[in-house]
Amino acid sequence: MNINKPGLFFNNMTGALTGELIGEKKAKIGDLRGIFADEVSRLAMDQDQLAYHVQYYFPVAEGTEGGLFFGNTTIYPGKVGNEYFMTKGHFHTKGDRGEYYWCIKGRGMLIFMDRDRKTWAEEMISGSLHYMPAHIAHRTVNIGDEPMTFGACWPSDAGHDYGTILEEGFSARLLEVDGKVTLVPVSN
Ligand code: M6P
Ligand code: ZN
Repeated sequence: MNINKPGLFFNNMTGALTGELIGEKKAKIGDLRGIFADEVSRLAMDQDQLAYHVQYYFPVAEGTEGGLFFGNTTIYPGKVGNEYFMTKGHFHTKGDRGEYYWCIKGRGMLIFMDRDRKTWAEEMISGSLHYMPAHIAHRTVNIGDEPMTFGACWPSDAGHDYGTILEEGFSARLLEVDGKVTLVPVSN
């Protein structure tokens, strides 16, 4: 009978994944057109500046029913205008799929939005665990001065629907207003 050594490691302190089949995705300021409110400020920044990066483990092909994906995201500190660095955010393509996030380090905020465009946020601090129910868009924000890292686990057939967010946005944005982190409704 074989007893195998693990081939995959998750660092509890840093969130880093090491081992076979780890993929990586980087989001630079230049990649985030249409995400932040202040497009003039975004274009004035170094387009190669890294806003966040994702490491992921896909043990099965994307779209496979019944599997689970695992990843981490690190969002760097910074702002575009007065809006904190954040992920693109997405609904799941298969809308009835949920997800877990947990904060590893840094100070963050998780923004949720339902299909009626009702938006709310939850603080992310080291050890906080966040369940995203089905049919809820989710976006994460770094509100601190250090990189913010969180882990994620989601179904392998969930998929990312970025299009809806690009077209309609979230109905609120996390801005620094008078030195305070404020969830500001989007006027339209
Ligand atoms: C988490 C997971 C990933 C997602 C990443 C970045 O790690 O939800 O599926 O890709 O955050 O978020 P986004 O894809 O919205 O930029
Ligand atoms: Zn998701």
